[in-house]
Amino acid sequence: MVVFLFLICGPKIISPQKISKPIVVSSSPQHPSPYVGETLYYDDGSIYSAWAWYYGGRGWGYYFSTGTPNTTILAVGYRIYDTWPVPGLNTFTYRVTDWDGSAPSTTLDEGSITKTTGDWTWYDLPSAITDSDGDFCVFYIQEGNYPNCCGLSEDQAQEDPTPDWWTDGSSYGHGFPRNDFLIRVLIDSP
Ligand SMILES: [Ca+2]
Ligand SMILES: [Ca+2]
Repeated sequence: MVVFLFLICGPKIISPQKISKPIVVSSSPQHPSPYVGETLYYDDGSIYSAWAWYYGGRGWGYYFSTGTPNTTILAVGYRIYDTWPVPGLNTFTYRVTDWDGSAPSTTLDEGSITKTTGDWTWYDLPSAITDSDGDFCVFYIQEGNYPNCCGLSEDQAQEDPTPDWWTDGSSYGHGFPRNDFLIRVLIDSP
């Protein structure tokens, strides 16, 4: 069964044809870094399913708040689904944005990165970002149209939709289609 879902005022997205059983990652998928940092995330580490947009340039992301001024954003992490879609694509785009108090705002960094197969894709930002208020967002942006794209993994349940955002590439909307996406960020705060 193919699951279709229409976001209100948004483009279509699609999930894998066969929903897999939860796969609990054996090791803690923290960023393998010598930094004395902290990995922030909302997912539980399980890989239950994945989602993709029909058209590239759209994506999903999270609002993060460290509660600490002058937070340094060091790296972003994503778990790309390994077996869907087919043929898929090896690259996707990360984006870090500022937070205007109620929604994602100015893009602080963005670029295309190559996925890691079978593990988390961790990407050290070319230049660490110092965020003055510790409120920011991290997005996954799909490259390519379905099925020539990555699938972003989701965990097995959604506990709190508050930090969830999607984008059509330029504007942002609140909410996710289903569970928590496996998007993480490594920060260091004073
Ligand atoms: Ca900020
Ligand atoms: Ca969850």
